Formats: sequence, structure tokens, C-alpha cells
Amino acid sequence: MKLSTKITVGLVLGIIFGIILNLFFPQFVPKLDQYVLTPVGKAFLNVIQFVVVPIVFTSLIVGFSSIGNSEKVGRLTWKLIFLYIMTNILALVIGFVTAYILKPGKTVGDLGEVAAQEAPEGQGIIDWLVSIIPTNPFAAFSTGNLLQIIFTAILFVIGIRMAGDRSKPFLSFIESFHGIIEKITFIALKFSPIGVFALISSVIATQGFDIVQKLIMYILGLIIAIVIMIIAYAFILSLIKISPIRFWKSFQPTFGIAFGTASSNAALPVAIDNGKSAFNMQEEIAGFAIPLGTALKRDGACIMQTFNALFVAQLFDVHLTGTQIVAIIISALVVSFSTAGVPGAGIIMMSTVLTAADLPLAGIALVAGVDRLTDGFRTLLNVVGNTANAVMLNKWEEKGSVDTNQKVSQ
Ligand code: DAS
Repeated sequence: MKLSTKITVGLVLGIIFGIILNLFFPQFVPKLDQYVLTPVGKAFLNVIQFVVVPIVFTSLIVGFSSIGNSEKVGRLTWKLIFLYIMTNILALVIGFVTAYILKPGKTVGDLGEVAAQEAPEGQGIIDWLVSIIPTNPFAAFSTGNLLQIIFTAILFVIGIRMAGDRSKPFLSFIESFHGIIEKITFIALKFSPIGVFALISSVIATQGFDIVQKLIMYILGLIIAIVIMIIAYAFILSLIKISPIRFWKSFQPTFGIAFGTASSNAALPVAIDNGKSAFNMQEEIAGFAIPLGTALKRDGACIMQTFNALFVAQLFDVHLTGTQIVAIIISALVVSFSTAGVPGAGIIMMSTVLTAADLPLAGIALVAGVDRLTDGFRTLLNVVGNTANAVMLNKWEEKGSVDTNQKVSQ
């Protein structure tokens, strides 16, 4: 059985098991979750995160070093940023319009005691840009700060190029290290069906369904906006003659892990492998665009932040001014670039958007209660957007010379 099928089976069985536990055996949930489901899920998350830092660093160095000239590196970067901005704007609009039409904030009913949320300190855009430059590369590696690791890898590539032949021993070490990490990734992925089973069944078994009923329109509305964006990507890919079906089949293991773990970082190693081996992307593009997208590209965060801001405004009967609408859009865009690829990152960043738009932070406490349910969908979209833009860049670079479909169908 293919890995993608095993992961899908793990997800489906996990959802069914979680619902059965929640509905019929709630008395067993706390102990089962504490001693089995959460430890197994955490162990899988740890082992898959283990390869993220080395695979990002070595993929970028191997990828960039195989690119003949820095003109191409610059070209790839600008093309990718252009694609990111275009698709981010689409995601922001979809999130905003869906919340405006469905008005989920008007369907909550009695708020009950919505605890005021202590807003975690938001980070300004200037601080965020400066923070991309690490003070110590080993600190970047130890904290798993993807943007700082990417910055470090780019500095190393420049150094390798300037050192010429003297860098050959280091480069061959990195290439063999990269090969070893790929093998470890393959071993880690063997545990993904059981890992996603444990994680998704834990989420569903422990989810309080009273708050789900209260927020059902919020949950469904956010999922609808996410699905609309995924369909928009299918449409965009077909416009440039890339089969959406083949795209989805090629990255299915990536999407299953993203949905099950709610962590785009955890999906990164398999995304690079799916890009190279299943979709036949150019090695340097897969090794460059996918790590960069994992650090920066979050359509799910764009949709979530605009949708949530409108939900809170509706919840508290705030009539949004033009300035507040602009503040929501811009802060949601900036937040999407700095949301971490781990479970629950989006809810932490929500305070930045609500503060920027002068909206009550109390709304965070409400959506936090169902955040883990929607996080799997947001993360799925984050990874769909990341890989779809990488595939678009690959096609753009190939300038249609080789029809990607033909290569995939061989
Ligand atoms: N879970 C985050 C990710 O991995 C997204 C989020 O929390 O919104 O991309």
C-alpha cells in the first residue's frame, strides 16, 4: 500500500475513532489521551521535526550551489515573491468576502463568559525583518527559525561561490549529509500513518462539542473559504496546463501530514520529496521554493486572519470603518508571513490583527476553543499554496519547454 493511502487511512480511522470515543466512551478519553494518543502523536511530530532544520539547510545549499549563476537565484526569488503576493491577495479577499456574506459572528447567540484574552506582544514589521538576520547561526538551527536558517544558507552559498575550489570538501560533505538526512526522512515518514491517527483522534476525542455547536457557522464558514481557495488553485494550475489531479496525487502524502499534524514545518520534508520525485520538479526549485514557502507562504493564515477579524467585529457589533478594513487586510498579510509552521500559531498571531484594527481581543478566547479543529484545514491550505506556487515557478522556469504533465505521466 502506498504511503499516501496509508496516511489517508490513518486520518479516516483517527477521525472515526475520535468521534466514537467522544460520543460513547468519554470516561476513557482523559487517560487514553494522556498515556497513548498524545505521546504517540508528539513522538511522531518530534521525529519528523528532527529532519526539518538539516533538510532545509542542506537542500538550499545543494540546490543553490547547483544553480550556475546568482542571476538565476535572483530571478527565482523575484518570481516567487510575485506569485506569493498575487495569491495572498486572492486569499485575503476570499477570507474577507466569505465572512462578510455568511456573517458567522451573528450566529453565536449568548456569548456566556468570554474571558478577556491577554494579547501576546505582536511583532512590528521592521522588527520582524531585522529578526530574519541571525546573531548566531547555531541559535537559528537550535530554535528551528526557518527564515534565519534560509538567510544563513544563502550566506553560505555566497561564501562557497567566493571560496571556489577551496569549498569543494565542504560542499561534498553537505551533499553526503543531505543524502543521509533524506534517508532519515524516509524512515520518519514510515511512522506517519500511526502519527496522524493518534494526533487527529486526540483532537476529536477531546474536543468539547458544546462550543462546536455554538461556533458551527464560524467553523463551516472558515472551511468553506479554505476550500474555495484550494479550488482557485486548481483553476490557476489548469490555466497554465498543469493537471490539478496530478498535482494533488503527487503531493497527497504532504497534504495528509499537513492536515493530520496541523504543522506545515512537519510537512516540509515530504513536500520536498514529493516535489522532486513525484512531480519531477527541478531539484534546485524544490529545494529552494518549498522551504521558503514553508517559512513565508500561508494562504490559510491570510484567510483565517481576515475571516476571524470580521467574525469578532460581527460578534461585538462593531461597524468596521474603511481604516479598520485596510488595517485588517494589511496586518493579515504581514501576519501570514510571520506565522510559524506549528500547531496553533495562527491563534497567537490573531491578536496582532485585532489590535491593528482596534477590535476587542476577547474574541480570541472564543475561537481558541475550536482552533485545533480548523488548524488542520488552515495548514492544509498553507501547504497547498506553498507547493502550488513552487510548481508554478517550476513551470515558469521551464517556460513550457517540457510539459510537466508529460513527465509526470511517464
Ligand atoms: N498550524 C500553522 C501551520 O503549521 C498554521 C496556523 O496555525 O494558522 O502553518
